[in-house]
Amino acid sequence: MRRSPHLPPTEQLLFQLALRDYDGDFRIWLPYRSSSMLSLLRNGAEIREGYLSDATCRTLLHDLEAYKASHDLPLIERTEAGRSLRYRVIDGDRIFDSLPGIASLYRDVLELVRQSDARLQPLSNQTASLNVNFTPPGGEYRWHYDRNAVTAILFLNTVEGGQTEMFPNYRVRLSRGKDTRIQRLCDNVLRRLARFGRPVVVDPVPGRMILMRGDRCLHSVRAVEGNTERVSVIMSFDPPGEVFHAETDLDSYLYSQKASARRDPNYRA
Ligand SMILES: O=C(O)CCC(=O)C(=O)O
Ligand SMILES: [Fe+2]
Repeated sequence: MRRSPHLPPTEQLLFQLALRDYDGDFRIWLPYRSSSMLSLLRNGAEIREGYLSDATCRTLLHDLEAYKASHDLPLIERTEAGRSLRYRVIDGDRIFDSLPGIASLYRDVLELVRQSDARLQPLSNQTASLNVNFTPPGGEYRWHYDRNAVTAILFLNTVEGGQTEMFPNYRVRLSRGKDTRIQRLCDNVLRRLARFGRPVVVDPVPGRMILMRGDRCLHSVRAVEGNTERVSVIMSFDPPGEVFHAETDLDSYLYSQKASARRDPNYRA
């Protein structure tokens, strides 16, 4: 029987149950000497410097500020143990209607990620496929895995705090689906263990882009400090035919102010 070290008996048992239908892709996470050495294919995440120029970032920011000034973007607040979700978001439906510069960026990044996996395509769920996150001072983003295979996070400005923290390739993925209760139990164990590990920490810098295997990389955003709102573009990709059952609840949690019934909306009840 496989044993995972440093776990109390209940969690040992859980791991043994989980590993019975484990799909074989978990690699032990080790600290990297330098985050600039990471590669999406080898390590499950990488950082691209200067994907966009400062001038292009300024143009996109300008369009986004104009959009924000003329549309209501409510603050979404979800209190969680450890790190909460507190942000504003423009979802994909609104972006495809009104922000052609961001939609065109998504098409360009699709070409880039297809170099690592030619099957990748935009997420079929348009609302979730492409987002702009505004994280105000005091805002942050909870620890989570994304629902999709590959995610690109592009920073448009510099702020104090607001670093993205991540543990790439840090998940035991079960073949039954990424939103099952047993998957949630496994993820919770790893999340607790992550407190003892050192995440890869990425400062927001205009034009810097993170590529990650979103559904294998535990990640979050540290609280934004100072007076400037952090702006990032989140682009999501999947191979064809992927199904994510918890979709409706997760969309409501992320994009509306409606109360959330789920214990954790990333998983089925
Ligand atoms: O803005 C970021 O750095 C990450 C946000 C994120 O993880 C998400 O929207 O899923
Ligand atoms: Fe994410």
